[in-house]
Amino acid sequence: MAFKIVMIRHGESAWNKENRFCGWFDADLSEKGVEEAHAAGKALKEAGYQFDVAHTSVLKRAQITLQTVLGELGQSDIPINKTWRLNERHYGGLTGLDKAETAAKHGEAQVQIWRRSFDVPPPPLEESSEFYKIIVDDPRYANEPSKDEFPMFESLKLTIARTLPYWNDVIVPQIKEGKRILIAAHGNSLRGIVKHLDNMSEDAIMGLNLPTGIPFVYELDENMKPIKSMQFLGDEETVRKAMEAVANQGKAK
Ligand code: DG2
Repeated sequence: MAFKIVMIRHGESAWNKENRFCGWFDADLSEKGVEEAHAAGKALKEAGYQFDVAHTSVLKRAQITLQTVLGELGQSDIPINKTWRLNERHYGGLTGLDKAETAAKHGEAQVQIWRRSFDVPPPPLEESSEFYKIIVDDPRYANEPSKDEFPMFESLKLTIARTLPYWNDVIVPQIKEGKRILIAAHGNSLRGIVKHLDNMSEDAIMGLNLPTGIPFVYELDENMKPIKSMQFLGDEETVRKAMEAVANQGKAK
């Protein structure tokens, strides 16, 4: 028995475009990001995909991507689960900073560690930050995460620690029931799921950059082991260039 699951990183956000660390800041999609979401929906439609249930984060760049994709599929009415556990990793004190300027200031090697190391977290979001209240007092977090769980920064390791319980407890049972599932989330929350599925080493996951707005498919066996790992619905060259562009966001100009 094989199960297929489709995932997509949201289309380009306004802050991806401006090359700013975004994390839990609730950036809009850019115009290009909206176009990417439409194109993703069309590609899924052309490939014959339909879904029974969708999962997304509580951030609008992922939710709008999801709604746009479902609109293209004529499936706007399927159940959508929204959870902070699929949020982007919390970029802490880097939130709002320009990635290239940060590389010029702290060095590209340090920015690479902050962006891609497995367990080195960014500096914490300080109360003095203009983004502190916007994020911490956001009513969407009134019920969860709890005060104790509420992060002020997250490494990929910490991101995985809060994303995987949702994968294991909510998504896996639905996959096993035969539900056709679409997940619209973020570069690093999805890298966490991919690392888990492909059993990637901490080193190997450092090299993976997910492009915006291009759906990818996993085919899993009944033990949730990939029969076919990450397959993008896009031509290889486009995907390669998009991944390279994401990697280059951390370079000084
Ligand atoms: C980006 C990822 O997250 O940044 O928070 O800046 O997927 O929500 O656009 P997303 C952010 P990098 O880890 O690629 O720098």
